[in-house]
Amino acid sequence: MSLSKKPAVKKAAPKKSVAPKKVSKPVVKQANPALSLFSDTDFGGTRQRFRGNLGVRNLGVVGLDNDVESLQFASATTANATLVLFADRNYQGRTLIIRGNRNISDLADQNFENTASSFIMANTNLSNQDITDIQNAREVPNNYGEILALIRKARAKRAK
Ligand SMILES: [Ca+2]
Repeated sequence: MSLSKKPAVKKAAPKKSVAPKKVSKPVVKQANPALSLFSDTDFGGTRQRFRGNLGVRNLGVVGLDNDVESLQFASATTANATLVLFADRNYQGRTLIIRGNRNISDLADQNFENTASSFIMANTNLSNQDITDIQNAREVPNNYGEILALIRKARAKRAK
């Protein structure tokens, strides 16, 4: 699968002071970061793929509750993407925080095999405090947009 979707550029177009044509951009699904979760070590067993800024508060909905043993996490656009696995549903419990592109062939090495029950991933850096704020939120956000709003609010409060 090619990540490059840029069309071939036509060269040698003469420079003119003509207003550029308005090009309507197609709606593109957010591609980064990309996460694959696997039920077995060494990227084996059942595989579930996820893309974009995302919160999944119950891995049971994809059949992987307490059943993730390896993972691949990558962003093509930043080295600061963040993945947080939570031991419990609704972004609660022990965490495993992963920043930047990473393949983990055996989550036992991180003491997190068959443990994850929810996760959040973002194509940006989430600080430890951001993650704590998510966990401390009284109402669990339903989706990433709400999670992001929560983080922004908490950051603004801290900045005061
Ligand atoms: Ca769990």
